[in-house]
Amino acid sequence: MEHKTNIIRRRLLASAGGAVAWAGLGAPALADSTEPASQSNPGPVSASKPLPGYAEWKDADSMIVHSANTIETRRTAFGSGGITPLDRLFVRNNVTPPAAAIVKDPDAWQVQVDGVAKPRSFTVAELKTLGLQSVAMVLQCSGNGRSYFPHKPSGTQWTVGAAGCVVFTGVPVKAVLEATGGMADGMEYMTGTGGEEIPAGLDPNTVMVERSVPLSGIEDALLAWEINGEPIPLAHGGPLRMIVPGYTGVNNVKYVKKLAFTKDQSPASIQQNSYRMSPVGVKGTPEHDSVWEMPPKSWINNPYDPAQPVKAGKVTINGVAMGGMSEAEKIEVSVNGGKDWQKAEFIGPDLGKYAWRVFALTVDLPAGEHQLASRVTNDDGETQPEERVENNRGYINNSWRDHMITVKVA
Ligand SMILES: Nc1nc2c(c(=O)[nH]1)N[C@H]1C(S)=C(S)[C@@H](COP(=O)(O)O)O[C@H]1N2
Ligand SMILES: [Mo]
Repeated sequence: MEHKTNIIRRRLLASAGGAVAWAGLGAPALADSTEPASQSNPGPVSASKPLPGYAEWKDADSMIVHSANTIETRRTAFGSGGITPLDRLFVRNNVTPPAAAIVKDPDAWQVQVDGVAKPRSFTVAELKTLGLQSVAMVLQCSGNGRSYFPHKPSGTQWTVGAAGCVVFTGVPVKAVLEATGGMADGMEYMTGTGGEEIPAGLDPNTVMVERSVPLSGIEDALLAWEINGEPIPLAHGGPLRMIVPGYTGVNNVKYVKKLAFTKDQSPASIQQNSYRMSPVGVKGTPEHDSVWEMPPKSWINNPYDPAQPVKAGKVTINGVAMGGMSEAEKIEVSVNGGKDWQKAEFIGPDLGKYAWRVFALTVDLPAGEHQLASRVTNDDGETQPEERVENNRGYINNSWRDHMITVKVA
């Protein structure tokens, strides 16, 4: 399935030290202001492995394969239509995904619903009779932007591409609640359990992907069987996925086999210790804030590709902007490293508060080096900050400065 040029490029990437070596082959070199290609954390430059079998249908040229379970979209590959094509959407698995057999007959997949008046299990076919809703939303890994943290947190060195904007379709969780007699008394969280097999002899809490979100997350939550109009493929959590719009990737549990309303958060380590905003050098515990809702964030995707030199004169800058928990309302662009800002336009359809919007601004750029940055403000009046919130594992980086790019204009 791979293109020959891509294989060649990978070899080059593996051996080359600088951006010059592959200019002309179409691969983006790293142009982020904070991360010159010569540094020890070269991001996309070092990452170029073959696609794993379960995701071999991805467009290899569009992806940075960090590992079999961590595959990022290249900054040049988002397109400008607003919706991320499935074959370019990032993939993140915390553990080995289940066998592909589970998506052969999606309607037969079963999910147990607990913590309600009448607990029971549903097949996907049964869920399809209870209601239908679609949501366009940003799916973004909590660690997207991790590579820009100066303390070099452990974990995948994502740049901007552990994110995409997709449309999920399924049944509202509220309709499932109605069909099961409503929530049992005293529940405070919605907890979804992933369908991965737990290897025998292991304490399930150490490996299980089980996430709890506060009840406020239920409002727009779905049990989804479609993504961008097709059955959810295994890589993205088919046959059934718990969707909590506005919340980071990990809270959208793939291959969901149990949906429970619970008094407490899941005892799984992925809930108790991981995805916690602990200070640098301190391990996450339940005392630290959980990574749930996403803040406003934007970045520029074009011009970026060094294989396509930018000519002096008119240049159309474009990128994506998300509001987090409310709509992206205003987007500003700076062409001088954040000293001055000018308003850019949102283009294309408005797909609701959880989607990102493509923005564009046409400017005159003279020859020389320019630092391009973007900054979004959401409907709640919250503006994307200049600085990241420091935390041990490098979660939720929405700093505009970290996402700034340097462009050479000739
Ligand atoms: N069951 C299950 N759900 C999961 C995960 C997982 O490993 N297992 N990974 C989570 C994380 S960390 C992210 S970022 C998203 C990634 O979604 P994607 O692979 O569809 O892009 O899925 C989340 N849901
Ligand atoms: Mo993630």
